[in-house]
Amino acid sequence: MNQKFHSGFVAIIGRPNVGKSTLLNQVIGQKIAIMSDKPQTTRNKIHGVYSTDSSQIVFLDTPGIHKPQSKLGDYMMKVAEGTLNEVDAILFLVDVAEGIGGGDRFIIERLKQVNTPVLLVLNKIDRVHPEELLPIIAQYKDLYSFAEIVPVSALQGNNVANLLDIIVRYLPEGPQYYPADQVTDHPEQFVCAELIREKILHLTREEIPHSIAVTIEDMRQEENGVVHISAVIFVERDSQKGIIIGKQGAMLKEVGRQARVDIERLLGSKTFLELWVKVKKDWRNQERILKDLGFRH
Ligand code: GDP
Ligand code: MG
Ligand code: K
Repeated sequence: MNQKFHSGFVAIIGRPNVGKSTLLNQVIGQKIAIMSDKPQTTRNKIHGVYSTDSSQIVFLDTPGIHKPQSKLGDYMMKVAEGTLNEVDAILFLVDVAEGIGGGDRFIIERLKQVNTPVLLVLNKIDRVHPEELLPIIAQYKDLYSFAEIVPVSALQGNNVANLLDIIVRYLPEGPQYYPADQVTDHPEQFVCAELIREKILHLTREEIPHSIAVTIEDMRQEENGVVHISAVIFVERDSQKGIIIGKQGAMLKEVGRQARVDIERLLGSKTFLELWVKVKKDWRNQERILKDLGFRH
């Protein structure tokens, strides 16, 4: 029997820390979306591609759909809203253990402006008693007419396979957009930069929030197979530079060591990683610099 092939694009939205990256990683089975306890670590769209013999789902991790606090926030929101009208389905993730917050309501108001079917994903069901689920579902139903409501645990993988089956029902007949073995359409450089950023956010538990940016200045493979990467970490203040460098360079060394382990796994090659820290004052509010850093409108 020759089944028709279904494919399409699915945006993952939800306020910070509801588990968007965790879900994407659970589905794709590889560490491409960056996870962190601190909000807003995923800044660009990450395309994860899930392929079977009869379907292909291209996931967009859409982080910017929340109240903007700076030009970067504004930019993120535009990207997010544009994306939502173009995709075949929207996965709206919420944290069932947290209750409906202002951030969720803000997103629901935005969803009323788009025609794309919205699948409500009740994540973190491992954190609530099953009996608590029905009243939570009723609360969400009062707010919006969701196409589907699917409880999952992205962390443990519960009901994620069922969610994938449901998503495919919303995809039109279409081609295989990406080779079946491709998991992300982002260049390796972007993923490397994000891995470095992730290590900084994890290791510096101080005032190093999302105001940092990492760019890869140079990445090349030498004749002996070693990949040489030179990366610049941009911060807004001298004090932040000091924190990232650490006592006698100890923090920067540890960031580099941990990032290199992940990058070597990603690239499958021995890697030499060179890190620089530069201060660019208030870069978040300078459009030109945003463009330099690779943000596109
Ligand atoms: P994002 O900001 O929406 O991308 O959220 P993350 O994927 O970074 O997850 C935020 C935090 O929630 C991390 O500590 C995850 O381990 C945790 N988390 C995500 N999904 C689940 C889940 O299903 N159950 C539990 N208990 N924790 C989860
Ligand atoms: Mg994320
Ligand atoms: K996060």
